[in-house]
Amino acid sequence: MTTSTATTQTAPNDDTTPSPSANLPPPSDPYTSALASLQQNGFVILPATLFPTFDLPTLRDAATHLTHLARTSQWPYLRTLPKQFPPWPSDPSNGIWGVQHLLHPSNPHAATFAKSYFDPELLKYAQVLIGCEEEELVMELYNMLVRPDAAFALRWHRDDIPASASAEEELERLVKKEAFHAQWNLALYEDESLVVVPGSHRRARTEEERSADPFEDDMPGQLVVRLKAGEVVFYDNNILHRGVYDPDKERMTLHGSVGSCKKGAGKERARNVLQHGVGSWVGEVDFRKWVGGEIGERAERMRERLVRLGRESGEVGFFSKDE
Ligand SMILES: O=C(O)CCC(=O)C(=O)O
Repeated sequence: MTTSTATTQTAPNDDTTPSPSANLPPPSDPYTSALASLQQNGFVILPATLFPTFDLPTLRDAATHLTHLARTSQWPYLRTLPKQFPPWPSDPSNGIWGVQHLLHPSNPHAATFAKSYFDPELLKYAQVLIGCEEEELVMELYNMLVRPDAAFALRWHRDDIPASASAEEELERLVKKEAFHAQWNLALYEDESLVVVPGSHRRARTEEERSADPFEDDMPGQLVVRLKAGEVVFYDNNILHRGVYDPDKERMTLHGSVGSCKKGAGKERARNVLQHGVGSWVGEVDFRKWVGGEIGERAERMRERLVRLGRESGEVGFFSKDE
């Protein structure tokens, strides 16, 4: 099994000797390198040093307490075993593998999570990876993936293209180059749960992939994404991927996405986001209470764009209601 990494180069070039190539454009910045990596491989791992404002001890305390509330029926927004896709019930008695709605107004730790979700550096990466203006970013989802209470794995999937899609249907969706959202995992503890097939975000499944067992443990070319605490992986949510979880290893990984309302976005993201139920509470939040200054103002503008998306989309349904 191959393991990560497709990281972005961030070290500055400190060679000051003029060279014949001095009139060439400067080497690409870390944002553009991240974009190139995402486009080529379908994912990119960003080192923790890029995000000095993430307060890992505070985030871990908040995550630990909220997970405790979730496992003990005191937090109803869950991902429960053995269900892979939303909607999930609120009953944790079969075990959980995720905690939903970190920014919900009734979360006692929402302010801590909001500071990481609206982190300007994280959003700058998201903006470049989507290819939109700052004022086109739309708040989407912020959830947490946690150690399941029993052995559990997700089947191979693309988040927004069903396994029943023909090769032509897959290709039609995947060759559309333009991005309308960015999705990431921020690991609060070392995490090696996400498994991807690099490059599969740009092509239809091969015959082998198509006929493989949905829980195949050794898919050709698969790669385990290994994250150290504080690292972020951005990935194309239509890369062929799965989650393989170890019930004995602590996992607290913040799982976020932001969208864009740039031209052409339409309802592209509506179902993906609203099927998680965020529309029922997003109208009640005022991020300025939790995040100060311009970051809070910007968060509010991103929230308002999500409210508008909900208003304009109407009933969106679910990706795979019964799985
Ligand atoms: O556990 C992970 O990191 C992957 C989660 C995933 O594939 C999903 O939520 O669709």
